[in-house]
Amino acid sequence: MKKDKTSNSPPPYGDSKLARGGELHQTRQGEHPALTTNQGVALSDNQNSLRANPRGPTLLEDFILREKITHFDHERIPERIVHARGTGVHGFFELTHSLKKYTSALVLTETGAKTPVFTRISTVAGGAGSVDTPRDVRGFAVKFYTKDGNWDLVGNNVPVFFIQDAIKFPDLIHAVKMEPDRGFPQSASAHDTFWDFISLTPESMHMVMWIMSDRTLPRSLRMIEGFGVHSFRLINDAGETTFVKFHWRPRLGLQSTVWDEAVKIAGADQDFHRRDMFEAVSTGQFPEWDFAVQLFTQKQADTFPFDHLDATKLIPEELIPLKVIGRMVLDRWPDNFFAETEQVAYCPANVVPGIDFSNDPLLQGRLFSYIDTQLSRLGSANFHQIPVNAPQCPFANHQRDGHMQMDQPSGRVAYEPNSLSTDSPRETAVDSFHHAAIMETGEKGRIRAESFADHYSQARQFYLSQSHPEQAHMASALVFELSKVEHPHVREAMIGHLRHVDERLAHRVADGLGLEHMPDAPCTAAPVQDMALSPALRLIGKMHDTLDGRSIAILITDGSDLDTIKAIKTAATDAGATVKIIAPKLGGARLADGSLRKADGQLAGSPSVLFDAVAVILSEDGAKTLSSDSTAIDFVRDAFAHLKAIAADAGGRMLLNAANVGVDRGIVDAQAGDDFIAAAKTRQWDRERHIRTLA
Ligand code: HDD
Repeated sequence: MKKDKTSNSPPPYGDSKLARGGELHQTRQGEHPALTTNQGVALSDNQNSLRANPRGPTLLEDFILREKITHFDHERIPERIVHARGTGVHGFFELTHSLKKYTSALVLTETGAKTPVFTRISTVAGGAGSVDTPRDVRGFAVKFYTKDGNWDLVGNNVPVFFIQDAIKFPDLIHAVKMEPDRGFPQSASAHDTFWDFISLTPESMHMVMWIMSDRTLPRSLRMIEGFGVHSFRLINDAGETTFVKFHWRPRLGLQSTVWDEAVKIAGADQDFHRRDMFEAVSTGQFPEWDFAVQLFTQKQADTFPFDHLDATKLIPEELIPLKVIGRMVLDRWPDNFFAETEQVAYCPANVVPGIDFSNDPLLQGRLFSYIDTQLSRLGSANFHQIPVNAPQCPFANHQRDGHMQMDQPSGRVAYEPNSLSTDSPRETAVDSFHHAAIMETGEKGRIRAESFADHYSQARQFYLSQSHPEQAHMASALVFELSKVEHPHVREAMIGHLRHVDERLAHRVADGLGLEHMPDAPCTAAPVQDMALSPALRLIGKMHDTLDGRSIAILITDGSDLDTIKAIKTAATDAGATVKIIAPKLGGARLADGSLRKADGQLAGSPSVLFDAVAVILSEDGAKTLSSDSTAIDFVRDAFAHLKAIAADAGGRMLLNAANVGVDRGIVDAQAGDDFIAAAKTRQWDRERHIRTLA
């Protein structure tokens, strides 16, 4: 190697005052390789471009400057048209129960085997630099690097979709994205074009109910479910097929924020979810999901009161129970965000032998769209060679050339069949992909099946299955969203649809908007059915009785009591929570016993929206000072308004009084550690009706 250690010695900068690089090189520890151009030429000066004289023009000859700037100018690639903002993590999938009876796919039959995965969780509507916490669906895409090839399960945290046919996808996305004449809103559905499209698309009503629920305001990406949405087919060794729906269930349980909290988090930490995931993975708190399937036959499907090929429908767990077959653990943060999270290319068409598609028309359209989009996004048909996209099993074929070809195949033969080569890849009957042999009959045409005509029954089932607080949140969300719609006829059309979902909901929203007359409900193409309620659809019921993965703040000042701080910290840590000490100054606080307690966060930069529960341990003097500090007042007032548990000692209570925070079961004496932990494990749902006018 030409660039040995000596090439790292400080360059001859002469007496230039700007030549600081040399000093840096001298002070840093360790062995640094030489800084070179992309052609491997070592650089002596990375601080100054080549000038005709010290104050003269820069010379075109400066190939070092030109190479560096040119590369920089081309650093960005087109962001994803949807799901542009995402967080990706490496991990593994471990199968615990074999589906050998149903499929030949190794990933679903080799129990105990660990299959590497790369999982990317995303928002849908916002751009790559948008905030993490808008009301939005979360994408949940998993790439399994199986021994049979890559299998991508590209789902969402909602089990249904807006539309039944992929041909409507561009319309849907154009409607939800920022309005083209004004360039806003960014990552929000609360605007005219979205609700205009929805009000004219009754099939979207079920998904709309999910979006208006707290599922779209997750507390953490580690606390959401994932769904493959469509029915897929499993094929076993005998060629028999079974339908399957895929589910991810977070081990930490489900948890969401309340709307006001989500809005404030967006201001306090726009990277809230990404940071949360980063911190969890880097501190060894690896998020984990159970992987479950719903298996059913054509015969069973024929008895469902809906068509399972319609992606606006789910199969209630009460009808087809979930069978947990494995787990996914995310345990390695990518080395490089761009190389991995940005360049990862998922595609629902990536399936492996033993897994096949159903006739769901939304899925069928998706099979085309994803590869197509990668061609413009990643710029070459060779995007499968990018390390994060490449299979981790052997792969070989006769595809050749193209932009950015990284392979260097040898030999004469790039076709098949051939008689000239003894080792070129060939078809194989063993362990290879076979489509399900399905008989298709019927007339060709642009026809929507009649079995797809019922747009309201499952929307109604979802709404009626929710608990009271969840129903109230949905009604408030609808009022908020529709209040941002300028066109009255769009608002009215939506109320008309809601009448089919639930009359009381429709009246609640109409009242919240101040409508004087109830709009008519539109005609339905199929009767609205009263389906059995499904408690499994509730989010509140899926919260777990744990503080694992949760975060608790202890607000302290000078003079706070060390023993109380310690006791709360120990109780919270023992219950699984991460504890952060917050103080008016980052340097910390001098406690009553004279010791200095360093702070993890400064009060103004660490509002209570960033935590799941708070403890306020203050000296009398500290409480007096904070009582006239709006940041401290907001700290406790927001914790109260966001239904969080608050532990307070005498000083803490002074601050609560100054903030006009009421008293209820969620406000706990700081000495009663167990009560605080119990209250912190849930949200104080009863409190809500006393503090907020819900639609
Ligand atoms: Fe899609 C990205 C999920 C319908 C076209 N989609 C994308 C991602 C997720 C989903 C999670 C981000 C993947 C990543 O992290 O890179 N999409 C879904 C689900 C759908 C769905 C669950 C319905 C059940 N999508 C859908 C339709 C079409 C697309 C009907 C087009 C006909 N989706 C795309 C896309 C994207 C995409 C334009 C943008 C970036 C990408 O593919 O790689 O092709």
